[in-house]
Amino acid sequence: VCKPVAAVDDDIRRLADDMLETMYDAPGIGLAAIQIGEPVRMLVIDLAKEDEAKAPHVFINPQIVASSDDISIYEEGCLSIPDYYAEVERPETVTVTYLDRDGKAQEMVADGLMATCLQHEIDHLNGVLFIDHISKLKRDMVVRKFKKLAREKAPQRLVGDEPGVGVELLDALGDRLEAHRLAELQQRVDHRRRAVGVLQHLAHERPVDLQ
Ligand code: GNR
Ligand code: NI
Repeated sequence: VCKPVAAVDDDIRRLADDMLETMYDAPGIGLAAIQIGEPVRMLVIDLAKEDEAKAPHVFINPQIVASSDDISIYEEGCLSIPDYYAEVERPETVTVTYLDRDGKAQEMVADGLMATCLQHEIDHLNGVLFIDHISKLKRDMVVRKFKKLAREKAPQRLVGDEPGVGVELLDALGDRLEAHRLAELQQRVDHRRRAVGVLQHLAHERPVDLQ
């Protein structure tokens, strides 16, 4: 879904800064560029707790080059699927190669939350969401809830100063709940405004009752 970054230039660094700002604002511990409408292979992560110093990481063209056989289970959430959490099994340890914000080639051996988050974000670059890793029964329930919410709420909520977007977004949500298609629709909007708009909208969504 997302194209490799051709060169780590000032535009890319600006995008990285916007992504970090959007992630801190959300708040979240990771964000893929596609989540703010930029279909390029980059992501940001900061696992620092609220009372700790910021620890921003920028991963450009990340690639998983090794995965452990050991599996770990984390309860995951996603800014693209507000207020829904589920346990996901993934390799406990991954080795990821990437370019940093200076364009320098790096390799990271990650475990724990960093490994989970890297895999979650790299999935986004490939059009995969964490609900694609849970049972079909649970996934279908989530998708059904969100379709319903989208039908009820999306038009009023999102039309805003972008006439037409609400209706298109409704279609996009109804279609697949996908941040990626949603993002494509919104590329005409400045990405920072879009990011804040989409994330605020998602953040203010009411909790999904899955009982
Ligand atoms: O903020 C986030 N928390 C989180 C928790 C467990 C596993 C993955 C994540 S990533 C998520 C932000 C997000 O949706 N990034 O794409
Ligand atoms: Ni996510």
